[in-house]
Amino acid sequence: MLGQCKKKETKTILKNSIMEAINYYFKHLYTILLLLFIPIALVSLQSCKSDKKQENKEVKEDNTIVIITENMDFQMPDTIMSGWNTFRYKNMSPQTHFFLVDKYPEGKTLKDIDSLIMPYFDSGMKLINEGKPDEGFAEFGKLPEWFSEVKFLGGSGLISPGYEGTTMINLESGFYIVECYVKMSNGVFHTSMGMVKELIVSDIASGNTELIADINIDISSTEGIVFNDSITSGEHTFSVFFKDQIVHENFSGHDINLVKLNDNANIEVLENWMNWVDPKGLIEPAPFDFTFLGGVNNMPAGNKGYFTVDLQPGNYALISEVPNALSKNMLKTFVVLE
Ligand SMILES: [Cu+2]
Repeated sequence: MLGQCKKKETKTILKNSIMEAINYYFKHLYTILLLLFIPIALVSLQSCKSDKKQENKEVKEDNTIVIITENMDFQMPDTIMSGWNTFRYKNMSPQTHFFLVDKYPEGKTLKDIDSLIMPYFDSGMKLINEGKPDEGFAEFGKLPEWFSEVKFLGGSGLISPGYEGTTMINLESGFYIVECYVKMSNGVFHTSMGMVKELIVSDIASGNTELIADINIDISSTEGIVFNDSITSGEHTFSVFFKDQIVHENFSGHDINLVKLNDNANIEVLENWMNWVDPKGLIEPAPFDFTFLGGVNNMPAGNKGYFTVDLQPGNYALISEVPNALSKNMLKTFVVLE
């Protein structure tokens, strides 16, 4: 009996102990979770910190300014440092684009461009597309006088959808506009669709030094594009020196665009497309059989820009965005060997 009683007592004690343990556990669940959570949180925080540190380090190390286009936009910083800057332009949109940096006369802003510049380009292009070139060009004549003072200071060449281009240019401090004036399939400029952005270049110098090029291109209105076309595959840095600059028949200056040619590429199609005043020129969709890989956009005489590209073996062209590029020696084809 005593034994049975003792057994019962032991059972009760055991039951109570379990209950106490459960109560204790629930009572201190919060503390236990907290104790478990703190080290995990600390580890996560540490890893976040080191990721961020890594990210900052990367940006600082190569000082690259990233520009992304997803939908008729320029996603990029509002302010950059002056001097030499490398721009990595990622075209993540279905259209072909470039970026061009314009210096407007003192005091002119995006508002002036929207109200005094773009309306005439839009109405002029509309008339040209309707087969009324004379009326169209007359619209461009209505542009304010100060428009002739706008300076074009470089940027990338054309870049095909899904590609990215790396361009280095030198900018003094000041107020700039970044634009792309490729046309949508309905003939409307990308500039009028939102591809125009204000950019401030600060007094603080980037401290970047010029790249060292392994392929040097000279471009001028008299000699066209001059370069050594013995090029093997792999990464290359091209320098582009503007020996002179003029206003061509399409009111644009000459520039450099690198294009990869497919096997059946008809070079005449490319040449005709590179003229925005032609209703079929610089319009979406860009001609098939050509992949645009960037370059250096137009700059004043005496300026130099750089672009870096990893070349696969194949057929390529360097072309300026001007009418009749071939006869101006501004369309040069070349072969990249293994
Ligand atoms: Cu564009």
